[in-house]
Amino acid sequence: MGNDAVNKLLILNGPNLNLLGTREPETYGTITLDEIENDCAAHASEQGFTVDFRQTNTEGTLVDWLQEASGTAIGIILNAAAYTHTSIAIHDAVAAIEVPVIEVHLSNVFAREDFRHHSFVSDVAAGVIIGLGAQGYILAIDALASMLRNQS
Ligand code: CA2
Repeated sequence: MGNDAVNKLLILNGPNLNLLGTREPETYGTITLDEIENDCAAHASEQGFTVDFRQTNTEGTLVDWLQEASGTAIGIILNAAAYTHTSIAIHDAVAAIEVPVIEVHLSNVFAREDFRHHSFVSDVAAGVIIGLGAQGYILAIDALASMLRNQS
């Protein structure tokens, strides 16, 4: 693993999360993805980590980024958005890498439609944080920090 990877957390966001803060505030709140990125970067840096924060609307790009994380990041926070509920490719990519993945969802998917109750990510994730809004990303950083400290 290269030196750059030693302190880097990769935070990956899936389709439509770029719309946060512009509509559906009753479900997702008013925070924007840029604000979540800034909060994550600030919180991670207090713990000695850097953050590489990304969003894509494309399933294959998420798969590419997950594969790229081997050797370039020490932990991953993944909100695969709707692909959580549909993507065997993302399941396989998470299963294939050694880097621990924490699955995060802003909304409580279990209080929503049935099709959101199944995740293809959860069974291969190191942990899952659901329904706590943007705070879930911060909690995931703390969880990874604690896991990584215990590993070393
Ligand atoms: O609660 C979450 O974080 C979700 O991953 C968000 C996904 C949804 O498909 C998952 O079931 C749960 C949707 C992200 C779309 O975000 C929007 C934000 C504002 C306006 C419209 C969509």
